Amino acid sequence: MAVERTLSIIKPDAVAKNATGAILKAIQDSGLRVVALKMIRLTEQQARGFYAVHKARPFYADLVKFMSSGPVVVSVLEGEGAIARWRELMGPTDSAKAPKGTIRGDFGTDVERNASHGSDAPETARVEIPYFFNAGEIQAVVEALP
Ligand code: FUP
Repeated sequence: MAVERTLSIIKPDAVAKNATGAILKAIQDSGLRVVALKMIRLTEQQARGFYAVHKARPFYADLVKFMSSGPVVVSVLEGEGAIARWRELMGPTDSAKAPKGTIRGDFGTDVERNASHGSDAPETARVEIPYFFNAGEIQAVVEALP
């Protein structure tokens, strides 16, 4: 399986709950590597742009408001099959239906306040990663120091 990169966002609800560390620990315990990381607060305009594919949906305005309501932690995760692995670890979109042991099940509340985001395909990751990180902000992490 190919080594992939995917975008992760720890959303404002999870950051507000002080769950950033627990979520990053779950990511690292799963074997995925964090190769870029920062805390930012999205402007409404940045949130609108990020979720532009959903702009015709009834939940769009609320989603934009939520995503810009407080700081988020964005990161790039790397590993074999990273896109599917991160989505599996997050669980289904609706936190109310997500099993315990998944990020959304453990730290989210409902379909909007669902604690985390992950790219859904390689084409999406290729757009979402540069939305937040330039090439110089993504590190090549080696297995062990020489
Ligand atoms: P996912 O790929 O799991 O993030 O889910 P979707 O692409 O279906 O949804 C994109 C975002 O819209 C998610 F963050 C959840 C949010 N959303 C709502 O706020 N309300 C809805 O009814 C459906 C999705």
